[in-house]
Amino acid sequence: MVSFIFCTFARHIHKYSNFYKDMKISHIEHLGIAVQSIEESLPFFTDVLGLECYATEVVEDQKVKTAFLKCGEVKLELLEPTSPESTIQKWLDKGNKGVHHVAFCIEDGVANALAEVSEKGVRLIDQAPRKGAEGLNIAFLHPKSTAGVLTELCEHPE
Ligand code: CMX
Repeated sequence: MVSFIFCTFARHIHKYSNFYKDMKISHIEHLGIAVQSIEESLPFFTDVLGLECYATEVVEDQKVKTAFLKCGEVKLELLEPTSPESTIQKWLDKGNKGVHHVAFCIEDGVANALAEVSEKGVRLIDQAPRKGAEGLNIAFLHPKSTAGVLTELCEHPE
């Protein structure tokens, strides 16, 4: 009886405490696509698929140049390495190409989501949110604990 009461109490704590609050994902914010050259890859997306490239940006700390295309609510982010030290260059050098990561838009804060997934045993790449392309607050989760999909959590700064 005592253990039943304890377990019920523990379940309620787990369910209702902020720490364990289930994060809310509103949509896929973007798909990151690794390319060796934006100039050479872009025509497929613009001239063949008819998507509009509305911005390009260099993200210095990630050593990438990005090009953004809009496809409904979801964006495509082409990622071109700007240095041999770029994680994107290293990934391409291993024979990979194409979809590199999936970015989810978090409604109630990347910091909260990081605490939650970390508590659930997910390996974090970023321990705290940082600034990414387009001024978003972002954090990456390690593909070894996300079913092999490099996962980015992001939010629009308010
Ligand atoms: N998707 C799935 N798995 C991936 C991956 C990816 N994009 N990149 C690496 N991996 C896997 C590798 O295959 C490797 O697996 P194995 O051990 O089975 O071979 C494992 O992860 C470790 O990879 P690694 O090649 O040894 O590379 P590193 O450990 O040096 O780095 C990672 C991997 C994911 C930690 C690193 O790429 C990272 O920190 N990424 C987050 C930041 C980022 O991607 N920035 C670029 C985009 C920036 C932006 O959008 O602005």
